Amino acid sequence: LTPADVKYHAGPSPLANVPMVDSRNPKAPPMTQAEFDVARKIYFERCAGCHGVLRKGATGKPLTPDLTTAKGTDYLKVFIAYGSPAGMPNWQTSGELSEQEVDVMARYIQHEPPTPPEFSLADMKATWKVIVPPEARPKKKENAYNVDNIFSTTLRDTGEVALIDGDTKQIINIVKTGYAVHISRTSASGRYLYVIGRDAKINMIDLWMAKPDNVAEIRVGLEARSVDTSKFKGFEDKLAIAGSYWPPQFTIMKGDTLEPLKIVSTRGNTVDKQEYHPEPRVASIVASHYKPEFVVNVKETGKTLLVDYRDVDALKITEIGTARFLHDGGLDSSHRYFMVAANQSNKIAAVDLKEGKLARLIDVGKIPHPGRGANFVHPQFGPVWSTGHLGDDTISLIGTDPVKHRAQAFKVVATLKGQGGGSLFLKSHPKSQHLYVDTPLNPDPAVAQSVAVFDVKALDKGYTVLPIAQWAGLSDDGAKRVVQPEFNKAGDEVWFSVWSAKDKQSALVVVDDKTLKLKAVIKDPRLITPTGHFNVNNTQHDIY
Ligand code: DHE
Repeated sequence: LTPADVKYHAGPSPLANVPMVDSRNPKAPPMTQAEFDVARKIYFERCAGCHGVLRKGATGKPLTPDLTTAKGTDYLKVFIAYGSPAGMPNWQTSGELSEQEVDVMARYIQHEPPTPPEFSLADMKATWKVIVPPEARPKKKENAYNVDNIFSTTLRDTGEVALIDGDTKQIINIVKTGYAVHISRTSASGRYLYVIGRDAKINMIDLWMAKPDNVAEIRVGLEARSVDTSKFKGFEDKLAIAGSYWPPQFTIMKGDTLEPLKIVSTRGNTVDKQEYHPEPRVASIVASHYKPEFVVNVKETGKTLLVDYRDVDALKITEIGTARFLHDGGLDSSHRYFMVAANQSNKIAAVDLKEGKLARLIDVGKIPHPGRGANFVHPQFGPVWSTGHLGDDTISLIGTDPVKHRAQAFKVVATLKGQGGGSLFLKSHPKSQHLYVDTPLNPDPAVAQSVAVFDVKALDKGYTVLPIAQWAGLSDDGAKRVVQPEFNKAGDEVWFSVWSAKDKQSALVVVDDKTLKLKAVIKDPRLITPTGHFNVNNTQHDIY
């Protein structure tokens, strides 16, 4: 290059005259490097989940220096120490942070947020391991298990899943997975199980092995929550997809080896104010049964992406504006509509996967949290999909049949009153007459340790309370939160986790769906912090 060429390519940027925030933020109170490092660690351990890595806000308020420096250290200290009625925890008065820690946090959030590194294809490949290559795997099932009725139970704090035989209730294997492991999903054939940890590590387990175990693993980022696999006819088990919180992106992989093929960033503009957001995290992902598409829900921008995976090198993405802070959701009983909670907007978005458009945004209670939701047939309004709420004691039933129950379609047709707020998951099954609603985050231990059961044919009769934690018969004084109902394949029993702290005993409790009586308690020293559980058949076919 001649000097003239260089000048041509490197001309003066107009950005030189644009005002920018000084990344050192001289307006913020000073901090030593040691204080900054302590605060950064605390921020990522306690605060980032709600306020975001770049502090743009989600469940919590934005905490960027333009806002925080105006408030000042003293104000921020009070806020962090005492919390707020809007949901900010009282970090100091609860004893979780010391006065000194609160002081460093108040100063830290007035500085620019440090940005974590990106995670490229090369980074992913460096973590990718094919433990048993496809050609060395069993040609047919090499065990006597009824694979369809295996449960994969999250052992949250040990970074493992327990594979449990749903017929005999025996543990088949405890498989090492990612850190603070989150969810399991089944491939279209039901042979493979994909498990994702919060550290974005995916483990792929082959259920045909004599003792089912890991056959491949990869990390797709630095933090993640969701994974699924292609389910459309002709693409069964072909592709896997995982969404990450950081970097904000999703990754498509080969279904049999987890080889990463394509990374797509989710950075972009929000649905409402159409402002740029640097950190739109990927929340739930589901594979469409209607089209060769993945449904990817982007939290901070409030967009649902329908990713047509037929040609990974020429992805066609339909971007549907839904509502901000998308979180979890599931399919309706026909599998045509994806119902996703926009939790801080108090809405459910019903996305029509056949037409590729929004069917409706539906106002529900405070902070809907359905898991995958629960489908059943309402005696009056026909097929409904339902959600419980974190912020109130209601359960919203939404009509999902626009053909035979048009007037009720995508409207709240009834609101049930449950045991209380703090509900995370609810479940039913086509063969069951019951709707089970958990409340593990309710402050009243009696409520957190039991579940409400509604008879879907007599909803006006209210609910029956099942004392699940009491039935577990645990000797010590653990928190014993009862979490996530999940049916077996036959749809005649329901499993619950009784989730205690890492150093306390936990258990799984199995209830007979017909009689609502205790059927079995599964206890084992290896069952440490069980939370979610995923029945192979029901997850494979999206039956819930
Ligand atoms: Fe989850 C699903 C995110 C805390 C148990 N959780 C999901 C999904 C998301 C998510 C985006 C949907 C995945 C999908 O369908 O593809 N969860 C988050 C968080 O950001 C949050 C609030 C905080 C965090 O730090 O992770 C969080 N989740 C929890 C828990 O504390 C739970 C109760 C216990 C645990 O194991 O960590 C928990 N989340 C679950 C479970 C599901 C889930 C069991 C799957 C439900 C299902 O039926 O599919």
